[in-house]
Amino acid sequence: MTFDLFGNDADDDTTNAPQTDELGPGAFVLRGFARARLATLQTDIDAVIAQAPLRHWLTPGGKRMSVAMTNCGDVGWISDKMGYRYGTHDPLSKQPWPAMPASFVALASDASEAAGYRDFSPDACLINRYTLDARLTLHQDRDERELGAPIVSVSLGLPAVFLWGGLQRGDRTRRVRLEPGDVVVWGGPSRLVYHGIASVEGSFDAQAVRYNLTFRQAR
Ligand code: MD3
Ligand code: FE
Repeated sequence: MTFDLFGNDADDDTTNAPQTDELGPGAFVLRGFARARLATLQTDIDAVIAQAPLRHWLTPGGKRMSVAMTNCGDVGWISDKMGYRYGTHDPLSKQPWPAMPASFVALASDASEAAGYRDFSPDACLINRYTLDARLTLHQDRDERELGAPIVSVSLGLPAVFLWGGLQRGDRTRRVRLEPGDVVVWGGPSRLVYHGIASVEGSFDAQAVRYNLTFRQAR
């Protein structure tokens, strides 16, 4: 469904608002919302990774995740044999997670507001890096204490096919292509929808990867 969040008439060619797709109640894809900011965001991702390197967490079941992850912000998402949780320190360096870059804070604020959410102030940003073989199986994001707050995600690099399911694991899923610069904001009745990444699309550049940032209010 296409949804005109910016109040433009279809025949109004004097404005150029990005296209918004409503995935479900309270869940929106803001197409290209971060396109003009991609270079700055990537520079700031690289700076975070220099402080807190990407790593493959183990699931509680002991399997190595194919997606490489790190964090910035007051708390970061951690997984190991003890379970999933948020923690203030990087278990590798024993240091606090790097601060959220100003470009990240601004994007999370601007995108949540564009999707109609007021006063979103994330304290966690999970950075996911996908190589061509990486997948993220269907899951819910439910480790955050504040389930009333939305989550904002930004896609960079290679395109991917993401899976948008329902509130039950067995509900049918829809496949949605996410391109660099696309921002997804989901909250309200869609906050606990099952979702995942089915595949990442290759390119002529064999070294290319996909990055995804997810901003959460975890504590
Ligand atoms: C959630 N990341 O880190 S974000 C995660 O692209 C995660 O790295 C994926 O799921 C990634 O926990 C997906 C985009 C997304 C899109 C729609 C959703 C997440 C969603 C709809 C409902 C719930
Ligand atoms: Fe998720």
